[in-house]
Amino acid sequence: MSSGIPCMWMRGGTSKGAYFLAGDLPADPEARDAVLLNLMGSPDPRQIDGIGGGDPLTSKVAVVSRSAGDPAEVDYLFLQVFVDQALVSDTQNCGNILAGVGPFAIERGLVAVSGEKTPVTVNMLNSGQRAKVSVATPHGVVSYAGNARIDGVPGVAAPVSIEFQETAGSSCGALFPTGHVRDTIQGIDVTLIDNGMPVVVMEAAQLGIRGQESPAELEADHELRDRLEAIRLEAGPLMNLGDVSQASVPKLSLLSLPRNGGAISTRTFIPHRCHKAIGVLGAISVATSIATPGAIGNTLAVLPEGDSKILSIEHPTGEMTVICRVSETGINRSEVLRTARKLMDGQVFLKSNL
Ligand code: NQM
Repeated sequence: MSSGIPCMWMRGGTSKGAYFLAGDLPADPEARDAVLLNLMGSPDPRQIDGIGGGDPLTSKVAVVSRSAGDPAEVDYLFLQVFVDQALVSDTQNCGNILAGVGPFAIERGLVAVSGEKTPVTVNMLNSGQRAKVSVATPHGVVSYAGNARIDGVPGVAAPVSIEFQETAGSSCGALFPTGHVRDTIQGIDVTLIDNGMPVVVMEAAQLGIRGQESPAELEADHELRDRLEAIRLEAGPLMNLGDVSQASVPKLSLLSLPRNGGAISTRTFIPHRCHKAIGVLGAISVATSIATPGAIGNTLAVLPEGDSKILSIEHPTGEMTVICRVSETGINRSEVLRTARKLMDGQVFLKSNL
């Protein structure tokens, strides 16, 4: 392979990552992962010799290709490149990086513009599920300018609306993989849930914290982090995920009373660093937990009446609104608003020929 690889560097929601056409990367997963570790600069806490940002939220990759189906459909594989370990994981989806997939697919000519807004159906290869994305294309091209605001990102940009359907059991095979809405691990009440993202949901108070601490304060609490990791390692097999010591799932969300008019307040470990906001599908899993009688957060949350709910999930830098329909089988349709921005388009170079 030549040393320069076509790559678009984009912000998707509150994450940043490298977007590639599948054909520009090695097809063999092991060779592909070696290339991605090299390009991102992992393993190294600062990723100083690569394009990664030294944070799990800025060490992400989207691999996109034309889908065999409809011409407005693309395949998207999300890869989490670990910052300080030589690991690339495909065990999770990423709803934030997903926000850039529609614009990228149109920019690369995989999907044709079809009006002021171009719908793109995205097959999320990590879980075999689909998302419908709407991209602003006002003058026959992708526009990143607009008036949409999302917490965790300064300023405004064009809206990218994302609709998810049937996300339950994305990685764990069932919404509640243990068959219970509530379990106990190491004396802590937990809800083990997967509505697009496997999450261990707990009440912050049970872990002896307020749930309003900053991510930096929580990351400095090594006793808490050790306890969370022990819970996570036990939760993995219970959630049908097997040994999760090398995996980026399940995430851990610590809930407390909402403080700013939302439904619930969260602090989320993904899984070793504390998220500055919350992941998209992580927020949908938390929303499903709080909307389910008996599950963690249901009695703590401030919930609106009715089956159609707008749930504001508070996080360290604001909130994420999840618009959802609640049925007996949980939330099986949800919508979020994100924005994306093209930051750089060019070639990224390998450190040496692999
Ligand atoms: O939950 C972080 C993020 C994510 C994932 C993570 C995400 C999602 O904020 O859909 O977006 O939980 O690792 O990008």
